[in-house]
Amino acid sequence: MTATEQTTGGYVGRSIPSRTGDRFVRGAGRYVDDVHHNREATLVVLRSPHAHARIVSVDTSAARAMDGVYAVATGAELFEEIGPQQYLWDLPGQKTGHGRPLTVDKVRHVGEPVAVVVARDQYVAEDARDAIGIVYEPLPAVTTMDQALAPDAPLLHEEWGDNVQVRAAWPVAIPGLPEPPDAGAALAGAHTVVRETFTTSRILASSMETRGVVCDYDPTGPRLTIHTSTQSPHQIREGVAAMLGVPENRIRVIAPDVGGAFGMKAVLYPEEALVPYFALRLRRPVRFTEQRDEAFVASTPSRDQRMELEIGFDADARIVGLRARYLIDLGSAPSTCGAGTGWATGALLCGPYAVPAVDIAATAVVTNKTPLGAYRGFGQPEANFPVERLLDIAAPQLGLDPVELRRRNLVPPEAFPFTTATGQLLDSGDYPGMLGLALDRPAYRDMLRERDEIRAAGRPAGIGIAYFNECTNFGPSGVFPLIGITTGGWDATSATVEPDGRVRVVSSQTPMGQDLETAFAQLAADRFGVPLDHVTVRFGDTDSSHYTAYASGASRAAGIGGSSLILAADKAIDKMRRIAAHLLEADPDDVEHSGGEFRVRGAGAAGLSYATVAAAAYQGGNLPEGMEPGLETLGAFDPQALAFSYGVVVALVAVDPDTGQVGVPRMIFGHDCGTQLNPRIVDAQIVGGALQGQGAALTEEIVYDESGQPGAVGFADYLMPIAREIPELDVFHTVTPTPFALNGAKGVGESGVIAAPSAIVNALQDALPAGAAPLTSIPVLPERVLAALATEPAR
Ligand code: SMO
Repeated sequence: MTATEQTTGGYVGRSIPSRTGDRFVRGAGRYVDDVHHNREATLVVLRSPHAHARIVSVDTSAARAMDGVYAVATGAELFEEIGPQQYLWDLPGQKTGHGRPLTVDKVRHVGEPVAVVVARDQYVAEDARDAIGIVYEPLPAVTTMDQALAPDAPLLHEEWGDNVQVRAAWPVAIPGLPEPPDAGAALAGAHTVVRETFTTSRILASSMETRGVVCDYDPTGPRLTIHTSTQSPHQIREGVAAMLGVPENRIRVIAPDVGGAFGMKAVLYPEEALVPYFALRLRRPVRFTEQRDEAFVASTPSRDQRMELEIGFDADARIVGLRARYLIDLGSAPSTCGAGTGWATGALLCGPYAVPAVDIAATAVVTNKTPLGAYRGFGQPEANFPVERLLDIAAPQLGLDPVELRRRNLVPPEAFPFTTATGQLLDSGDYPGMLGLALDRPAYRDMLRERDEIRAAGRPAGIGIAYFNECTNFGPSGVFPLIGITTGGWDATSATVEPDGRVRVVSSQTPMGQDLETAFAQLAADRFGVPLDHVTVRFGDTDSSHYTAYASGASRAAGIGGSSLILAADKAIDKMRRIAAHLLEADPDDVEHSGGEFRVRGAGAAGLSYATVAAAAYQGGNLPEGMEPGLETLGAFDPQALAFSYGVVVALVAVDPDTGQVGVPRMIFGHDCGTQLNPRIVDAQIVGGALQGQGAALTEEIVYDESGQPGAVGFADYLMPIAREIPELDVFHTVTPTPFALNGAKGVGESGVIAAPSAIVNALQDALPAGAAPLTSIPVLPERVLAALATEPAR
């Protein structure tokens, strides 16, 4: 036992070592693919090789006849068997399609599920899949947003009448409130207006663990136990129950160790319904393991927006208005949370700046590509890149340096709570203060020196800055229906003080690599006043965790999940106080709780330990009048409002003039997420996110050719940053607790990725000749860098 574990109190805010890290580095994690059942069969999916085609005929007879094949099915055969695909989020006015786990008449993207085989093992299943004969009638593919919007465009969903799934606009007029200010007039009267068109390319959250589903079948009931690699076990249970017509209480969904999710595993996938369907039909366990090449066409990518952005400034360089017109390429999806990411971009486009007037219009279009979904940042990197680039483009025109321009426009600390022109309530912070702190870091002096050294050695180098805030603690329940989310926004935790006085909490959040087990143990140990090793934390199982309205995502675990844990703990403590008072023959109001003991205030006598009180609670014979035995409580927390984390990123880039490759030797990351449960975890979230941002800025992209074939189906064509490309990262924090969570915690999960691409590209622009055209799209690939280096310096 370490010193840490013997003491009580003060765990929150300390970098307690991970409870799970040891298991993972030893290879002892238990992922979906480690879960096996007797007699299990393997399911594989036959996917469309075409981007857009009509299915003329399907011949499965040869596949069915093969030895070891248990079932083969097409979309037409399953149409009456499995209901429409269930989704998390349909925006107001969003056209829904006829999403089915297997398409019926037509394919709309390469990789769309067409048929399935269930067989003895993966090899037999794949051989049988190869034996399925399908005749397609190819249709013209829509592979760009411009094509999708052309008047004569082929329609993906004929009944829609066009290729637009949904539109959104800001400001949103609210009945009874004054008319929002007119951005058009503000821009017309502006001293300086800058405008550019920006693109943020399609990228894929490449989790180490691909998706996977295993379903056990228990004939008594019948009952289904589904292990799936997800961040949303309760939502998966809800969706599967609706699609299969099985009551939820006959389905148990378990998210075991999840090897990365990043929003990509937030929604229900077709295989998550197909696997339990066949388990029921075949009365045996069934498994599915996504292969890596499959992930590139079957798991949801994200971003993929093009924005025309215009910002007007007055003579003092203060923003007077912002106008944006943007398109988001949803791929073929009739409905996923991809459209939600596009909504978030508009709703959060003002970011940390005091923008008095906006005119924003978004159009979400469908094309013949893999459906778009969520990826860490959820629409915010797509908002941050245009704004932060345009500020850097504007600064010289306004005669200011980029730091001063930002300082003038950040929401000042005295303005909180601040409502943005798009209607978002920013809770708290000191935005300009963070800027100053970043530039005072010793690491910033090192950065300047290193930039000069690189330049002196004849290589281009530059420094760039970007500011951001992050919408976290997603909720509250009352707001969700207004934006088309039918579930609530709260979260629940149960707390049990066991008969021996030790504590077990079961959270409805789901860890996916962010070490919630350690952070929540710290929170619980402090609240109960018990040693850390007296607390265990469990997650990810719908049979033991309470229903939660909205799973792990949107950076809501620490603040919302943590607050529900506090409520559960306080209820348990209160019950123990009343039991202790009964045993001590005292008034409960006179009994105080500290250090895991209950004692009568002012009396010198020894207190009653948790073990003593718990033993009485479970024995049951000597409890206060009318009290139920046992010591288990439930806390459910619905936030009053969102919480906004914020921060600044400063990046140094170095360019290889021969190859055009860009390195990021240094980065400074200043961040405020309110109360930090565990700074080690917070920093790890920042580092991981920043690296994903580096990939988005410089190398990662899924391009489609004109026939709709994806250009990346593996890591040979899709380049993520590798270990030796990690910058020297100086992460620092300020702490401004949010008033809207009981523990003051704002989220941190997505902060790392939001502004890192903007800072890197701002730095790259700084490295290029002064006459180079502005960089307006990511990733900035080496050929683009070489072309820019070839431009003549201005003057
Ligand atoms: S992109 Mo996330 O899981 O909110």
